[in-house]
Amino acid sequence: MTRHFGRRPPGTQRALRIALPIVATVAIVAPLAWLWQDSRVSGVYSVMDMGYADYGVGAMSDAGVSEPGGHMQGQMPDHHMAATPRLITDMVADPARQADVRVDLVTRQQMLSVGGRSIPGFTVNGTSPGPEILARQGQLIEVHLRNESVADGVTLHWHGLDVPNAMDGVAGVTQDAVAVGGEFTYRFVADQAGSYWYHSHQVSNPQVAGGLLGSLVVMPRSGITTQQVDVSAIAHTYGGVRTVNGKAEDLRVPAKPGQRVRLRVTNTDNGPMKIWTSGPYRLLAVDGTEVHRPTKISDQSVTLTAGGRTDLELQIPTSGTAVRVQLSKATAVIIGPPGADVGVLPQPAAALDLLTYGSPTSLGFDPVHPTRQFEYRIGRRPGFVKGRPGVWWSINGRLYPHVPMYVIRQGDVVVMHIDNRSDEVHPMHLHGHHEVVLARNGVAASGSPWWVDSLNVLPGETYDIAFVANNPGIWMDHCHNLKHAAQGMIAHLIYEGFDTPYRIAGPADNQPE
Ligand SMILES: [Cu+2]
Repeated sequence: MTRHFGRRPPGTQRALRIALPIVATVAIVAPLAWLWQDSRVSGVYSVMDMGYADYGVGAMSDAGVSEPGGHMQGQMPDHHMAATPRLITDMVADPARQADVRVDLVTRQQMLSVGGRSIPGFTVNGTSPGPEILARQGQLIEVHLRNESVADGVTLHWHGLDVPNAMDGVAGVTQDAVAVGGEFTYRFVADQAGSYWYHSHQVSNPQVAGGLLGSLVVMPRSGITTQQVDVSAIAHTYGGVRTVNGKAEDLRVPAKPGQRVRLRVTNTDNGPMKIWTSGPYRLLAVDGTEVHRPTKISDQSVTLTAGGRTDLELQIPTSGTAVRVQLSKATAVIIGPPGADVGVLPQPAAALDLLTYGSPTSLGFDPVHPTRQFEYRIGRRPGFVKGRPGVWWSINGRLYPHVPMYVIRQGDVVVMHIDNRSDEVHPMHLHGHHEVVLARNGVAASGSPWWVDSLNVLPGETYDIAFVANNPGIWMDHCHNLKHAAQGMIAHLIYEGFDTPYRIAGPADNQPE
């Protein structure tokens, strides 16, 4: 090694004065440039090539050897080389079966009149929300979509219904976005009774906020309901204006004294909403699934997460007055005889806790011995997403698109530990499956099985949820604050051996978020 001592010649000093800042700049800029480049998603890509495969704990390797305690991670299952890759386009309802319910939906981009204001938005069959789709459990629903004028293209996602994968309506994953003048036919059997909704999953952040959505209700197979009045209320905020069923005013529902009412509330916004009532109520259903033995509640609000639904049962007083259901402070549903009213009530201090509400009953599977265990840890850190510097949402410490791809097999009993270490609430939405809450912050659920497809995860909270892998394909598992999703808070669940022919971007310009 050579060392130089003493004064350097003046020429060398000058060279160093110039070179050192350049070297320092390169030392700082080069890694940033690499991170920037690395965060950019190539023009056209498959979700199959996104991130890294996470096989979870307890997974069986291909050799059939269990990996106890080992959190297997690795390359994506090699879909290009797989002997018999199955395309998710095969995952459809029986093509030979006739539809029981047929609906034509036409989407348009247009100005909406909301609360006396003119707001740019979207309509389905000329209105926002679009028409309510009504079916009976077990019926085959066929929806013919035609995009008349939505410039960015559209899709329809059936939020909460566990449809076959090819019908899930996620642009670039399960189909191409439907361009202006284009058409698409959705066919699926409504096997689950309950309250659901549909919305676009192409450029979903502006399109859902702009009102490209509607309600979907599946009545029980038996046709028997114990409520005489059944009504849907879609809560949506258009350009800062809170509405119920598209109107910036209270929704009035006629009902006779003594009648029982099922009110189906859908929160189509990006944040949670509080619901409270003027009288006692029972919480009949969460995200379409009936609560087991719901008890009567007074003086407690209900928290409805973004994308979630809740069914309330209310009884109209025999005194001739009405029942008032506040959907946040701004809007309400007033149910009762014409002219009857109840004044605005203050929000109760207490909130209903679904961890303990109702009575336990069978889950239909054993979550105590899962075959896969995953972690979905939400954080926030500086870096680059889609070539933009910022402080972004991370999943298990990684930024989009380097996020985990959760790999499962049909029949798996999956347990996922959701851990929100960020400073904001995240409404976590899993496509194609219903998950049951096992525990929150380590405290086991002790009430009715709490089945969800949209889960409100507060800052600092953890949830353990479980589901059965019974719907093969490629499914989004993302934040339903669609602004967060557009910022990269998206992961996918993939069944081993499946592949998609669709691409993000590409000729159809698929942009699911
Ligand atoms: Cu979020």
